[in-house]
Amino acid sequence: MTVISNHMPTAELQALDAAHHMHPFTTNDELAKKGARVITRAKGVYLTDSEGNQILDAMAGLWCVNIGYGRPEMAEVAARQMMELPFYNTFFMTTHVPAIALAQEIAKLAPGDLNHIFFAGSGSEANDTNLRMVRTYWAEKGKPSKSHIISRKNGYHGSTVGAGSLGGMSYMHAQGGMPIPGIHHINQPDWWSEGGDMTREAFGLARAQELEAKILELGEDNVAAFIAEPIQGAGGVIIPPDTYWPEIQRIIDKYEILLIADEVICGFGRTGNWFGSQTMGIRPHIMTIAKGLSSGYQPIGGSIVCDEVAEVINATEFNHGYTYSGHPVAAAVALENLRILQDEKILDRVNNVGGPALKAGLETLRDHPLVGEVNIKGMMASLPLTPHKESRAKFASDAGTVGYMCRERCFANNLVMRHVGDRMIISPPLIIEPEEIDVFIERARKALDETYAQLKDKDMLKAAS
Ligand code: PXG
Repeated sequence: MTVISNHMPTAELQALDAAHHMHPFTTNDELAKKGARVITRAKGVYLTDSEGNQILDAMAGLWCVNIGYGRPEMAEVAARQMMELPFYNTFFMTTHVPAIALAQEIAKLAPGDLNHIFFAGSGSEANDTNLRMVRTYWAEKGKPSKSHIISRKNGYHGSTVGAGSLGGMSYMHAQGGMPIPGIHHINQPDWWSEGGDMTREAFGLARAQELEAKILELGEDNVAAFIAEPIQGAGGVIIPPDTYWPEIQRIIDKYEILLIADEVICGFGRTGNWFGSQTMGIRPHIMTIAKGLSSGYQPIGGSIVCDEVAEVINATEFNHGYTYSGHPVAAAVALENLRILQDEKILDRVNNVGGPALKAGLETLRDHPLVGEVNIKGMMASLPLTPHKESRAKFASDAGTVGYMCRERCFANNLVMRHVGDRMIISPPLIIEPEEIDVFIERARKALDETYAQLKDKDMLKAAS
């Protein structure tokens, strides 16, 4: 077998990558011409690439490396578990200690009566579980017509057929026959982009009331559930107006439908609480988890299910599950991650150190001519870019052109700050130190300045008419 290692020249690794590796959400032909950036190692909040650059990762990988990179305890737990029991399934009347222990720990951390965990390998799989679970729940209760699910435009729930259908990404729906029938998308609470002349509060209320209108349109007897992220992540870190979630909760309480909170990004400390539902004051029946559950050290996800739903599902055979549901190595690693989050009081640090420092740092960027506003909750933030702040104008260029330019300038300055459309997105490891936040802000300002200069040069500071 050819040995491919970190020590090979970058160009050689890139050529091999282009020859055989199909990247997700990528035009692979374009990437092949450019060459993928090869990440070779990581420690704390810094990535190292094959050219020796030290890149500050303000995205925590893909919103997931909450405890930071390179924790030896995580590797030790994985090695120990692999020696003891590398795999066994949880089908056919069997179980194992890592799955038992992790389920118990998650139930302890989850609010209210969210006491039962169905494991999956990822957030997408967990949302596929949720889709089937809520329909099965209503069917078992003698109400099989309650099968329609309401979700939101620009929500993200994953990339499998079920999860991608629940999501509201039109560019995903354009490929491969999605959404599947029975899923309905209402508008998102994105005041910055869609609020027009309304106040934030009035807009938040109006967007929440679309849920009630949709339930009435479909008929309460036909609706199984509403699914949403407490704060939209992949959609652009959209923090809803304060009026939004209380109104949604009022509607959920009024009608007989289930609330699924997709906590894949918001969960495990990202917003300053264990779950974004706590931060936003909502009471879901089911929560989707993944990412921060293991800080990305192992692929694992799941659904946290309330007593009432679990009681109905547990009374029947739910014909659903994955080979890797509750995988022992992934579960042991996730458990160690939860130990670290608790023992090192990382949520307290988000609330008292890292979060305030990140907010203060981002506030210093508010005066930048491109930065429209600063949105932040805990350690999840976005900076919408605009040619004209007062009117919240969009650029005349295609949506995402300016955001992409800024992301490229970030990369050139050894910073990972992603873009969604023309918004810059920030979601660093939760353990980031104030001095590292200073480095982040310095690099971000430089990237913004360079983007501004480029836009000026190309006469692209124009607003869309
Ligand atoms: N729900 C939410 C809220 C997510 O953010 C998923 C479900 C799916 O999880 P898996 O583990 O199946 O990927 C996600 C994933 C991006 C990006 O570009 C975000 C995600 C995945 C890939 C890219 O921001 N979130």
